[in-house]
Amino acid sequence: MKTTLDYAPAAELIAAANTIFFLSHEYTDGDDLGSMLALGSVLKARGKKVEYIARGGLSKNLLFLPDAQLLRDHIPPEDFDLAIFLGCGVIDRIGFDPSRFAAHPILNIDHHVDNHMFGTVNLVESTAAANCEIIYYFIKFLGASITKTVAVNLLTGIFNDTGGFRHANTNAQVLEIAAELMRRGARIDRIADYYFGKSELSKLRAWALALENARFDEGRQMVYSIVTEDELASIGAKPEDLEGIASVLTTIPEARYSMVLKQRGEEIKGSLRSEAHKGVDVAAIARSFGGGGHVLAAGFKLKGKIEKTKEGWKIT
Ligand SMILES: [Mn+2]
Repeated sequence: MKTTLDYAPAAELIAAANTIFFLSHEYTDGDDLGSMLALGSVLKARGKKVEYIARGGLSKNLLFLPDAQLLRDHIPPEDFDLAIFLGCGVIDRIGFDPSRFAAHPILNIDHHVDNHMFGTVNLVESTAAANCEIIYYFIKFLGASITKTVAVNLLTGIFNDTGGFRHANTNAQVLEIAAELMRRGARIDRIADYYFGKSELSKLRAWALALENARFDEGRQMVYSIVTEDELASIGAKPEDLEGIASVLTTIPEARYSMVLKQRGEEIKGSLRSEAHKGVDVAAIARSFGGGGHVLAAGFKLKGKIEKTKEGWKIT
């Protein structure tokens, strides 16, 4: 990550606030949840009142994060002085009506290349491997110590966004941060165990279904899989159980990228993944559907229903 960020204005916003609401995107992930909980624990130690909010709550494999049980899936009615957004390219990504935040200062923290800079202050650095990397430097800037709570949360976020230290964003700087976090009590083996070792049967079934439904589009050199609501329900699985399958599909050498479409309520969620050597910008593809994200991991949402017909799938 290029450390060009000026942390002083963000620190000033925080200094002026007593009650701080942290918000992540819907169905938060290890990076954004880890970022909230790490920075939040530092601010709580300094006497701030903090709330952690993410619509849809969190997946079970993140429950081990220190303070994860404090996450709420609604916006508390109390008033607040500052809202800190994590991983939201646009303010609507919180999945709540954003009008409640219009009259308050916003600190926008993100590493999406296409962030809309909606904050009063924006800590946005697209070369960061994870938001947790930005938070790490911010905590250093604040002069706070890296407690075990901070270390576990930050290392989980980095683990999440580097695909377990396998993706192209795993550079020497990231490994140096990881080493310090391990010295402060975080363990990669424990994090890996929660990520990969706690699969429920419903998840394995959902992955089997997505693999079964996978097809190769010769023209686009894209491997894709489409899963309907009925198919998931018939095996007792939820849309969240498909998290991670797009990264598996993109490892097929012939595929330049992968796309997974799944139903979540009235919306169809599309996940796009690629690998560094394939030279594809999936964020650009996601943007053509009104979404966004990173070069190698992006997504979009469409209104509609996926239906499976004899000829294939159609969206109505
Ligand atoms: Mn992230």
